[in-house]
Amino acid sequence: MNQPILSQAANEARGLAIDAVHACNSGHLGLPLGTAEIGAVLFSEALSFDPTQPDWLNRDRFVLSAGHGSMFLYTWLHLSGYDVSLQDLKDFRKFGSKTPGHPEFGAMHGAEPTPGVEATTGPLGQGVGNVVGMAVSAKMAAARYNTAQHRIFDHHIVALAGDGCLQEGVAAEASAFAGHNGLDNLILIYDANDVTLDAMADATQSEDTAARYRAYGFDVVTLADGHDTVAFAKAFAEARDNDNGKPKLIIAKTLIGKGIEAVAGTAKAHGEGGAKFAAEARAGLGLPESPFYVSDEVREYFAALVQCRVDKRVEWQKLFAEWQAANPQLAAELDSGLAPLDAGALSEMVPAFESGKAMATRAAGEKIINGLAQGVANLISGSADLHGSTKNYLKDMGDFSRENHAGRNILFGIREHAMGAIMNGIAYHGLFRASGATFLTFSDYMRPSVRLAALVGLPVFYIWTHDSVGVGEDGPTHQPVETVSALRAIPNLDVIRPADAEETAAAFCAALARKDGPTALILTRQNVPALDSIAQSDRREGVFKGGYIAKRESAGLERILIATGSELQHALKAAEQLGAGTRVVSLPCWERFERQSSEYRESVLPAACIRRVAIEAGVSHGWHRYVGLAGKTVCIDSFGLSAPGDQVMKHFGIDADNLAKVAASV
Ligand SMILES: Cc1ncc(C[n+]2csc(CCOP(=O)(O)OP(=O)(O)O)c2C)c(N)n1
Repeated sequence: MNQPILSQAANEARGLAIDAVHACNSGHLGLPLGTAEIGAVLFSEALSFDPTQPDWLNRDRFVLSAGHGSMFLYTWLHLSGYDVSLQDLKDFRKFGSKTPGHPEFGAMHGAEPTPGVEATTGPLGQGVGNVVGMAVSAKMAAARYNTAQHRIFDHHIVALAGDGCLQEGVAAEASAFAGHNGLDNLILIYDANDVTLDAMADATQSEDTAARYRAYGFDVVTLADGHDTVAFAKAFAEARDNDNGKPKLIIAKTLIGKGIEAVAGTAKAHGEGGAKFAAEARAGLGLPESPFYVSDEVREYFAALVQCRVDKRVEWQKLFAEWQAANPQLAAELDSGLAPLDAGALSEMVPAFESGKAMATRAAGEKIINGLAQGVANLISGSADLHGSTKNYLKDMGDFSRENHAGRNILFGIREHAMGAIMNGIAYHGLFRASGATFLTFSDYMRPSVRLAALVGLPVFYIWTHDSVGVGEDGPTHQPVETVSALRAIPNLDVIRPADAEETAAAFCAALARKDGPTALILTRQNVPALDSIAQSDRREGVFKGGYIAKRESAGLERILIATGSELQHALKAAEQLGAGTRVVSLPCWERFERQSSEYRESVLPAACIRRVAIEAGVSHGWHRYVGLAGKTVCIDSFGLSAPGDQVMKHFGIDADNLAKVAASV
């Protein structure tokens, strides 16, 4: 190891962070300064990656879970040769820059993506969940694709997390899952600087983190001096090379804000405040007065590493080509996993459901996902200890466990939030299509991860069953009323509430084919009738479009009934009572419907017809978008109650008779 150059690089990285934060007068300085030596080791000899090919399949993944310290990541991406220029560092936090306030994965709002950023982080703790998901995916890839002759997947997943990340519950859930499942390809680096935002960390924490992580099943090592490059490099190499079935935690004691004496070691090191000491700090670090300085020696050192990295990747590509030639079937499977899917083609893989047969949409889901999993090899399906109820268990496809990392069912345990963050990690990793399930009412427990999936545009899908007061006897705690409406408020989340088995088939296919964002499948516990009066193809195609005419008026159009999910049956019945001028629209997915042409939307919901009623067993919030001010809703604007589901529905007027009565009054 070239220790002097790494120390010099660490100090120059400090200078870059100070200058960038100083230039925009915002951002967090403490972490980039406190972990500069860790960065120097990681981005020189520790991590395996090729900056000229940032999406190399077998690269190590590094996630800055403590996303507020984003200048740490940008600086090291710049120094190690990624396409992140000095100008990009100067543009820190500016409109459209590659260096936004927190690391952002992929292209946001048309800005260029930042190469080397593996996950969007900032909400503390999420990154820890994400790396556990990446470690799941990497283990699964190794188990499914490595052969005795060719070890094509052997990369590691590394995260840098602070006190904040480890205080968050999602990190605890995810870490327990990682330990239980033997994810020894995971290395968590804990920047233990004893400081959080408001105060010294001892104001809010006194647990023994090493003991806690040992109890989770991690190997834990504590470095008394996290600025010692040799000690950190050694600890990292030992963690990386030890395939002992245990994830690793490296606790590095560091000094937050190191380099700016006025704030180092205190919560004041956090914000941009320290940047006002830029000139003194630069002098103290032995840097010249000119800002954004990088010495020739540091540039040359990292430039020389790039060639080694390219050679290593090219070497791997040879191995990969040999593997492809020797294992054409596996290679085709891996390829197909990376290829986009088509909803229509998927739909053909799901046979028509028997007509006349009532069935819960969750039960239809069980048949559908098992059918799709036969044809889509990279589809995996998890549940938060509710596979028996959410009905998304993949039969004969094994459980993911420390003994079987190829298993396609993930038993998340009662850890909904981690499930969401882990699913995101699997999606970031890019090889498998993750679905995860729980009761709809508990989707709130995973909402921060769902929001991030939507923000980033990750193709995951949620199977959320027990979708309304139809749950019945479990009572109001288990009866989601505001949940569907609240989910619709998340931009870029498709929320599909199908009405029967056929609509459910299309909903799964739409979710699986979606490439640019997550989909929520909202399914019933109770049986719903097969809506055979609507052609099977209309039900499937209609879901792809988000909304469609389920029953066309047979006389001049007088009114429109709009329904989703289990209430579509009531709308169809009410239409019979209301007479020939009534149209019924099934609107299982608002978001997909809004993506249709204005002509199509007008053909389904003609603006001229203002006599409209919407029925949905949930809050009315949002429905006036479709029924207008003249329209009415048959909804539930209170919490539910404990009784058999059909009685609860009747109590709230969620039936055809009440709908017909309300519709007659508009
Ligand atoms: C979920 C979440 N809550 C709150 C914040 C706001 N926040 C940003 S940094 C921070 C303190 C983090 O402390 P620590 O992880 O120790 O980071 P360090 O002090 O070492 O920079 C807080 C509360 C956040 N980003 N995410």
